[in-house]
Amino acid sequence: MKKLHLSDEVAEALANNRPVVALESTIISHGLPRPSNLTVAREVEALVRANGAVPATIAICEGRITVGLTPNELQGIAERDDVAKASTRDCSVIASRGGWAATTVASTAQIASLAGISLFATGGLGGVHRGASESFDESADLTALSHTPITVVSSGVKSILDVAATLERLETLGITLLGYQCDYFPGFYLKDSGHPLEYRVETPEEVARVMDSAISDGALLVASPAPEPMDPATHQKLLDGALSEAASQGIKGKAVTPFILERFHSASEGLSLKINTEIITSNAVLASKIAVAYASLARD
Ligand code: PSU
Ligand code: MN
Repeated sequence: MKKLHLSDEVAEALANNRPVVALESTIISHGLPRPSNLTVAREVEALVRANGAVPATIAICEGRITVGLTPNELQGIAERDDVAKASTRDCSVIASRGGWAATTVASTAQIASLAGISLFATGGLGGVHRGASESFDESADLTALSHTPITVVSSGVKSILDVAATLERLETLGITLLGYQCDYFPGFYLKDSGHPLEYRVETPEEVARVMDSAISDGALLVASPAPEPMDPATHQKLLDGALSEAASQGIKGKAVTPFILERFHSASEGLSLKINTEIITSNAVLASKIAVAYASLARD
């Protein structure tokens, strides 16, 4: 197996049981437009530090599977034109060829867990796409999380998906789901997807205690709504437009998510970008607080 490259800061924090938060890189390379993607990536790392944890952005840089990017590597992921989108199955090929890639939720979670990291913050997970009963398009994020012991903070799954079907799959795959100060599963841009949750938690300490009681190797998902979500009517209009453009242009496979996100950002004139950025930053802050609470539990 390919060796992981941990930054000194991340390696030292893990060796000393200090809180570390993994961050994915596909949102930087394929989810947010330039140049705000680099600004957001830097801001997220700074917020993790300000909340007492060490940020570990994960990506493949010149073939090295890297946990904790240098400022130059972070800039490379944000600005280079040859950065692939790498889910689990892509990583080995790109690493063996010496290439550059941004990692998705699936591959970031797996690499972070291999490195010994317990917390991971992202925006929205992949899931079951609309029409999946015909197309079979279901994100590898779901199966990866079914066998990866890590806590993932997100604002639910992307609202472009079939949320009900995704929730069914999360149940089947044995992935524990907690609503953070919410009773309904958040809908990424939307505060509420309309689907009730069974478990609600109020504090980072409560999440840490759930982590401490885990009985399986599956992920724990903490769903936290966007601080200032989109109104449902605007969202529906943007979604209808983006989905019909994707269909008419024949967009398929791993290109679907970046295409639709880009259509949202340009059609909403920056509103979806603002909400997306707030989602990523607030989830990184919450993941840091949980990491701090979990590290102090482990010391008791
Ligand atoms: N959600 C976002 N922006 C993104 C993604 C999700 O708001 O860029 C990315 C994540 O990296 C996620 C991936 O893991 O999309 C899922 O892609 P797919 O549906 O092709 O599995
Ligand atoms: Mn897909």
